[in-house]
Amino acid sequence: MTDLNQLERDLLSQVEAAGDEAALEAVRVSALGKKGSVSELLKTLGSMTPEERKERGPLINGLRDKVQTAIAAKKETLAEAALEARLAAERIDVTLPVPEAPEARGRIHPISQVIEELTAIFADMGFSVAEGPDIETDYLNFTALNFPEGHPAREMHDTFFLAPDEKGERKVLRTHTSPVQVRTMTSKAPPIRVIIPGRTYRHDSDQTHTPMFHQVEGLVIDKSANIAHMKWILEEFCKAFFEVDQVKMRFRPSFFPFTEPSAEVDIQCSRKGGEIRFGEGSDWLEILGCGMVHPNVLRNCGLDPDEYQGFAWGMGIDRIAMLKYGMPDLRPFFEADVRWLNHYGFRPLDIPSLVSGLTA
Ligand code: 2NL
Repeated sequence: MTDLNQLERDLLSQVEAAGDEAALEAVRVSALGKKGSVSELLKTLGSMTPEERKERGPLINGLRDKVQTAIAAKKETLAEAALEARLAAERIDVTLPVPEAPEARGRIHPISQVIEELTAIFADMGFSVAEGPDIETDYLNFTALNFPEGHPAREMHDTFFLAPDEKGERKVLRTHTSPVQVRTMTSKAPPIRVIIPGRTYRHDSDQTHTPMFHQVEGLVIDKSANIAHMKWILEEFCKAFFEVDQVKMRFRPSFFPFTEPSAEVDIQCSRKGGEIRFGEGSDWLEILGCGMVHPNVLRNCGLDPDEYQGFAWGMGIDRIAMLKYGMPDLRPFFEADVRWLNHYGFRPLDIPSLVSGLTA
């Protein structure tokens, strides 16, 4: 009798003390397994007299039931505790901002963004993109483009010249992307429709000029390409680039050595409180230069001016980037400051296209 009570206390306290499911299972085997303490007691019932069995039977069976019940209850408690622990350990704060994937974390420089934008616009009008070297011959940068011998642009204080080579030839850092147009005219047969974005260099440095800057030039050569085509292309470009439905443009007579006639082009804008808006208002802002390609340039490129004609234009990429995205100073463009780039840069996966929109 006493040993049954003692066994019950021992087993129940072992059940209570079990810290996890494995420990609880060990207690169960030691009590209710084939050779367990309670199972051994149950086996003794067979050799008892009926009187003994009548007295001991209910006690031993009762002990078995109590131990079984205690084990089942403990099992449930342990499972709940395990779940609670997992929930606590795996808790996430869904209010935290989602971290950007590494490939989305970088930023596209506004210059690259604007080049992508204007490439998308002109590609839609059937233009291809041409590129050329930053270091050019004096011939391709000046002579072929109808710059006379003593032109001021050919002076040291305007242009970066490299040291003369064995033949005494001085190469230059190209002062415009026009030499690539010469290369295109001499290597491809008309009709030609190209744009040339790229780095250009001039001896100039202040708040709105850096010694290295970016230009995009365009060129159309065909048998009857004329000023009306040029005006339409430039107007379509300005509307698409500044993302407005209409914009007035003003073509003022001007001079470039490589075009005749030449014009400087202003677009309509409004200036209120330091903010510029395009396609509205009564102010004007100069945006590009253009003209009909000079017959001398056509001849220098092996084209007969009596058979072919065309037009060209050029504009500063840095300048139109500043205008479109409201950046007051040009110098930080080329200082590689990540804080500036984080502020003014563009998301790498928002690729400009006319279909999805130029700017996200
Ligand atoms: C400006 C003006 C211009 C061109 C660039 C060009 C090139 C060839 C023949 C004729 Cl090969 N023209 N380019 C024509 C007119 C203006 O640029 O203000 N750029 C920032």
